[in-house]
Amino acid sequence: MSKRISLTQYLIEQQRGEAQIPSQLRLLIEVVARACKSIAISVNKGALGEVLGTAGSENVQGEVQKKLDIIANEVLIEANEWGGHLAAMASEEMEGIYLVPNRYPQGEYLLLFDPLDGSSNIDVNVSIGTIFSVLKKPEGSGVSEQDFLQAGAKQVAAGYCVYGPQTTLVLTVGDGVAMFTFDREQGSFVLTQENVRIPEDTKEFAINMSNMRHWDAPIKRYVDECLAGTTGPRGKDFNMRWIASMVADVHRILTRGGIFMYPWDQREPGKPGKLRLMYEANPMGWIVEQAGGAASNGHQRILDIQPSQLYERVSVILGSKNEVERINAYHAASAQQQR
Ligand code: P6P
Repeated sequence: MSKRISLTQYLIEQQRGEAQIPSQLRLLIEVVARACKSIAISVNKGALGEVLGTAGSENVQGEVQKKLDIIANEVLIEANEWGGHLAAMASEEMEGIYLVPNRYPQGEYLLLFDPLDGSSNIDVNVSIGTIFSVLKKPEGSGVSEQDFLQAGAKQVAAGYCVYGPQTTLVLTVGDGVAMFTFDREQGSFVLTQENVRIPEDTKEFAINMSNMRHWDAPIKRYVDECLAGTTGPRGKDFNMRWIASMVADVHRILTRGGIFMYPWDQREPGKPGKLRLMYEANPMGWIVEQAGGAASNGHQRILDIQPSQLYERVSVILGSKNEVERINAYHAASAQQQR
């Protein structure tokens, strides 16, 4: 087996190579990776670390915060605020943006993150993860929430760390997708896969089936056809998975293909979906696209959506390209019928 390289060596080679990532961006990614190692250690302690259960508070979304949500958020803030590579941060667990304190140098990047996605799975020992997205701060003095409102196509780096049987960091800087496994003996992330590719076809779909009666017609049609199997219009049997942890579901799709759907539904018709555009759909959408997949809201490419507010929600359909395109076609046909 050829000698494995560390995340640091990979990033330095990316800095020198095609991706030409600036040194400040390389530093940012390394700092986020170091924070993910700390989060992994806290997550892995479980009951031994007094980190399970709720924190007795709600986040800005009105969702009950788990102790680990707050711990992960604090780890990311404290790791990133002093390095001089950031102007501000935004998190699922904080209201509004977090400006880098004046006592630290200001950088040119904006970091957005869901510090611990899937936290309903923490207490039942199911994989969870950290999702992050990096944007460049627009020219000009100061920084405001408006500076964060950039389409996902403007991202300069995106990644996630899944805390599962392995702790794995998945990263793109626009030159494909690489995976790094945390080597606890060395204390470093080691490159274990690069040029990740998602098969364009699949036999596996991921959706929360308990919401079926609330789905819009195109999603209902797609899932019904999957369930009809070999005797139905798809002519093949499908498998279903739903981990209820986006990071884990997306990681499976990056590893063996599949389609992930969290669509708009009639439970809260005023909301376009459950998942967040800025720090869930955009980073995951870019990673999936960089691996040859597709990411859409049923009507347009996720990365083309121009956000109007920081915590904007979106309908998410992502994974194997041909399946996403099929669902998009079903939405277009449904819209045509309604004209
Ligand atoms: P449901 C986790 O809370 C999350 O934000 C995603 O990670 C996950 O895909 C989804 O919500 C699960 O939602 O409604 O199935 O519990």
